[in-house]
Amino acid sequence: MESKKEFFLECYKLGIIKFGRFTLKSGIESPFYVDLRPLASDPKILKNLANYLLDMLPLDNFDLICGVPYAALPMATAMSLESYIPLIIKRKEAKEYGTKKMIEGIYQKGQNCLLVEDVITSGKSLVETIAEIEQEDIKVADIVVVLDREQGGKQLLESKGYRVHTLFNISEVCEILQENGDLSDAEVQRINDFLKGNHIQFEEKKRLSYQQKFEQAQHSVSKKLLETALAKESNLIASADVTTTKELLELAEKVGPHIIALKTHIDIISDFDYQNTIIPLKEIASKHKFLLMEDRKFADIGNTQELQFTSGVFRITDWADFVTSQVIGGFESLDCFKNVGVVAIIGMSSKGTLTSNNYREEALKIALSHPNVIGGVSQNPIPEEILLFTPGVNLADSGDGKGQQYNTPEHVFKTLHTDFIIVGRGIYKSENPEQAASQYKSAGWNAYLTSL
Ligand code: S5P
Repeated sequence: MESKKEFFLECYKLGIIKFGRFTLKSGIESPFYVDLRPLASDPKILKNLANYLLDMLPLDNFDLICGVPYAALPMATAMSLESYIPLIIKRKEAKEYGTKKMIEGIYQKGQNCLLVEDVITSGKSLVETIAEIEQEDIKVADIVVVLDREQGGKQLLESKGYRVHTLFNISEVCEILQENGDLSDAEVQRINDFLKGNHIQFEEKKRLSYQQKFEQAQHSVSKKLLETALAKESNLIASADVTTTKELLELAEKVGPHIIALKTHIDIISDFDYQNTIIPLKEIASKHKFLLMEDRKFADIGNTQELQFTSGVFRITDWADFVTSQVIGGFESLDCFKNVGVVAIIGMSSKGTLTSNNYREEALKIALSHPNVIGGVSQNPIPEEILLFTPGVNLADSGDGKGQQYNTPEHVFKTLHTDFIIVGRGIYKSENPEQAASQYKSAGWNAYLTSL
């Protein structure tokens, strides 16, 4: 057989240990994650593993072998095949019918059983398993473990009089990986601190600044938005969900100085008239230097979307700087938005939305590859190549009783690395929309600066 170190590196290639930031079952954050189940899928490795484990043990002591379910079951089976020591199986739950047995297989009371476990952490689950086996009058004195996470498990079992044989422990594994160039010194240091029980600081991933995003932006509308954000020190988009031209224009005039864009649902304006609604709106937008975002959420085939975008009474193509669109119609459905930027709906803020993980992943593939797309609407982080627009923002972070779910500006900048917040009722329903816009502008900008 190859050396133990070479053997470990072979096992490591199967992806049994991952380094990074993981939340364990206990809620604790760990700098590494171990899952040895892939070892059973490589017959040669499993067989070698069985022999490495057997080599460490006083085999004459054992009448039986038992693996702790499930990960250690194939390991125990392989050890049994290599050593001819009979295997018994411990159930995870007692059978609900028939014998109600916890242990399956052929055994006699008083026999000695070797217990096999894949990973030992605190040792608590092993203590429970041993108790269940001992209840059947089977003796356990030795436990063999493939990997010791060195978090007190070995000591706990030894204090109860059991012998614990471990093939690998996490410190030696880290040493091997460090030597091999797979782990940096800083990572090893962090793992050692974690094992000593010290509080460890994970490096927070830094977000890109607006300046950096401006430099990497390809689309003219992305550039314009980022330039406006930097000039006005604002990342606020006010959502003007009002229903008359008068309200729309008044709101635009009041909030104009504080926002980078005004988001419209132009089809809810009951007295819409291109001359009287759009022309003055465009004047206010150019006076206060903000962009117009039509939240049309197109969701049809390309040809229909093109007609909805260019025709009808609204003629969105003539005045909007950017529009929102679902991507449900597929990549080519976005081709028609040539002269504007598209913000793709990736995930929605409403309760029960169908934008599941899977949907969002597929939607992002389209958004990231389509040249007309400048960003996405989402309640989750998205890649930094496109801009993130987050609605559902309110300083009072409760709901609206109609399924809308709110977050605060601090929350969305810190956890989602959002670029622009979209605020509707928080502003237009407020007694003083101008003051509210100014408050959201400061809250958003401060939250952005803090997140850098
Ligand atoms: O997921 C979404 C996407 C959008 S664009 N959730 C949303 O709320 N929106 C829009 O943002 C919505 O159509 C409304 O215009 C605005 C939120 O308004 P508020 O009053 O709840 O802040």
